[in-house]
Amino acid sequence: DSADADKILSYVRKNYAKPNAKYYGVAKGKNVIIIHLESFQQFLIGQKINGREVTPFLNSLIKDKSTLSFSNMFNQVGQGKTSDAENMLETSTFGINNGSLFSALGSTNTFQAAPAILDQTAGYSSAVLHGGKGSFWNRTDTYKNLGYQYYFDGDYFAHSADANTQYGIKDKLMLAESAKYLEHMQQPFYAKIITTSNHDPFTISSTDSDFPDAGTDDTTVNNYFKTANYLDSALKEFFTYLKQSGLYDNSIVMLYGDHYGLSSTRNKSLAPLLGKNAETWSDYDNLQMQRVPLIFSMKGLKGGQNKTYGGEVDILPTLMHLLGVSTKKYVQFGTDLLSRQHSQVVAQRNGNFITPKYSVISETPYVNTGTDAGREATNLAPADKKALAADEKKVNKELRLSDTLANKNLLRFYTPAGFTPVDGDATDYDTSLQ
Ligand code: GP9
Ligand code: MN
Repeated sequence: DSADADKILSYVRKNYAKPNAKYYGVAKGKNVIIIHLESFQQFLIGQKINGREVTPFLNSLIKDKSTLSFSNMFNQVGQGKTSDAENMLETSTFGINNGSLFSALGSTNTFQAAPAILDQTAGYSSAVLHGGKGSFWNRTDTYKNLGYQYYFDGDYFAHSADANTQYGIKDKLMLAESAKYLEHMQQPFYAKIITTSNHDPFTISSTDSDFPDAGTDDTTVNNYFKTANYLDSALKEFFTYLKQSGLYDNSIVMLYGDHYGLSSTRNKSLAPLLGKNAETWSDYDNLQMQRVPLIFSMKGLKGGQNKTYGGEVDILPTLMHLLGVSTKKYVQFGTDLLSRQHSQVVAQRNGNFITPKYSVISETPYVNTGTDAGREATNLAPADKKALAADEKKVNKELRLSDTLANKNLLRFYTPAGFTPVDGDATDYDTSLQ
């Protein structure tokens, strides 16, 4: 075990990317409000159905001069879906190869996670807000081990049956009610709000949505645009609240999509809406659909639409550096997207990977850019061949090391100087804000 731990430590130390001085600490001391956008894919942004924008609010947010957004962010989840995205977000380590890390190991593992780190280095309080059953994905146990102080699950929200979604509460009601908890938390806080309306099978009543039907032969595809549009208007209302309450002025708001909403089997129905040919739609195209949004909004933030390639493991180091908290001593597999040393090789949980130039599927490289996008990359220049072989090695290594770290619970044996590991069994959630 100690040999494994040493290998992991030497890998993450070598992999470390130092912060970008232009961004380091620009959000120091600010509240962090994370909005987890359920099943939300990047292609929705800018998309129109019958001339109507699916996400008018996000489209305008992205154009705002104090919004920093990333358009080449890929989800990296495995079978643990939402919980895998959360795990990567909170720890910058991968989910496990098989099943959900939260479900399998969340009750027992030692973590170096955002809520604990921010509490111990910068005095942050922390909360998760989710309108559903608390124990789903083993969240009740896992969040404790991540160091969360509050867990406002479905029981905290007043709601009637018609306010429910399959996994929680309608986003507009949920976000509106989240406000009272945020207002009462000690500042600075780190709060993650998990939306649920935009979840398969994406049903929504005509009273909640007047968005046009996309008219494809797949009802799930058509519905997806409706619930995504509903989520977008819920976000608009929530931002209005943040600004009116003054909370926006001392917060950084971060939005991210957890994983695909439309599975690859549905993409052929979707293709014509994206201006693509369903006949030639391929695994290459399916992989491109794994992009999810990552958006930071903060008063005075140097904004822009950033094209850097990255994945969900890169979110935490990016956020910590914005907050002016060093990532150096923690075990993280991702790197700050804003760092000049950031690696743009983006692993998928199954070993496929994406770089700015190539998408590698079952070890076959495809060309990303230009008119021949998706063409199998034959006759690679020797330098490219060599680079791809190195990329593949990196991907396999980081996935393998992350698996070992998780499966052997190795963070038990490595405590960074000044960090106190969380003992979830010995703590209870703070219930003072009921
Ligand atoms: C929603 C969730 C559903 O937060 O619990 O999980 P998913 O099916 O998206 O993994
Ligand atoms: Mn999800």
